[in-house]
Amino acid sequence: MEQTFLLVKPDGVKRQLIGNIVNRFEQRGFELIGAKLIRITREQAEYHYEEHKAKPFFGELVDFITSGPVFAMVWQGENIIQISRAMMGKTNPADAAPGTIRGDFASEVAKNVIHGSDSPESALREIANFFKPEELLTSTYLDGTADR
Ligand code: 3AN
Repeated sequence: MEQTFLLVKPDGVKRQLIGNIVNRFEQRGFELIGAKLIRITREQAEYHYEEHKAKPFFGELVDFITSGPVFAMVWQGENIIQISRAMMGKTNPADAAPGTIRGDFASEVAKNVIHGSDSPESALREIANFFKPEELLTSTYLDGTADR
């Protein structure tokens, strides 16, 4: 079973899109195993976007993601990384298909509503940056078999 880290960015929180976004992943059959509304630190943001450190928009990226509360989540399901990337749509909203989260809600690349991990390695790293193990449900609970 695969896990991924999803984050509703400050623009999505401000625009009250948390419920809509959570609903899409629930409808698709994925399980929410951790979530919190937080303000992230600069250190967390810089670590999160480390691969973009050399890019000209790095400062802007860190400023934006720390500019207001974000809704951080861990979701679980088969092929969730690939499927959630498809559900989010392309990074640049101009290329994001209608029906995707960015295609429905975003119009500029810097404010594109949601982040999602792009590989199992980044999912692990990103989850660890934002969640302690005890903040996550340990296994599936929806079928009633699980411990929390
Ligand atoms: P994704 O979030 O789709 O994985 P990445 O990892 O390529 O996309 O980019 C990380 C974030 O950097 C994007 N979500 C977007 O907000 C921002 N970003 C990407 N390209 C640009 C750009 N040209 N100008 C400003 N921000 C950008």
